[in-house]
Amino acid sequence: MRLFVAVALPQKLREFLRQAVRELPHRGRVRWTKPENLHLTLKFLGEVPEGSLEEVAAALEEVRRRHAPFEAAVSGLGAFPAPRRARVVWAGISEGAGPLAALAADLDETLHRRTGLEREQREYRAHITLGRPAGRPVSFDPEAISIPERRFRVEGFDLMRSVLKPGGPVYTPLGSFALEGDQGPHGH
Ligand code: 2AM
Repeated sequence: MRLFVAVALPQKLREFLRQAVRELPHRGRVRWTKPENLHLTLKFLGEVPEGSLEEVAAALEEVRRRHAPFEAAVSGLGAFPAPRRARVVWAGISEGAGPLAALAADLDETLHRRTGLEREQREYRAHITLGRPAGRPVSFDPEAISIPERRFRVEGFDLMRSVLKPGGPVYTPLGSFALEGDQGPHGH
């Protein structure tokens, strides 16, 4: 089954983001992410045999114990590889990028060690995918609309299953993992 690990976003934030991009002038057709599907990916596992699920869950359990909850914020628009030829339109992470990258790296390393999953070759860049072109890359001005800063707390991550359907992917959480690492002076 197709798996990834993601931080779930508060419903209000998801609805706000979906609403905000409705106003974005752009060239080309975009498939906007449904609000219920908006998330922040930490690690994409790809196809994993069902027999490996237990070991995947054990790896996530190990990681969650090493990281404390933290504050994050979303703001602004961007694109991969660039707004004038976008293949991914995203909302940026203006706070919490460091701890998110640390989580992503730990997941990558721990899943590799425990399940033999290949390590990610590309550098991790935290983002929330808002849309992808229906065909050719799309073009937009990231300054055309404002996505003011919205803060949220990262309390954990979810193991997600993705089923690709003609109407778009269907994501189902298979398990939730609460962050429980050392939280400073009171964490011992
Ligand atoms: P994205 O956020 O940049 O779209 C489920 O597909 C999630 O895994 C998406 O959030 C997607 O990233 C992420 N992902 C990372 N690498 C992927 C890949 N090679 N194929 C599909 N999804 C990938």
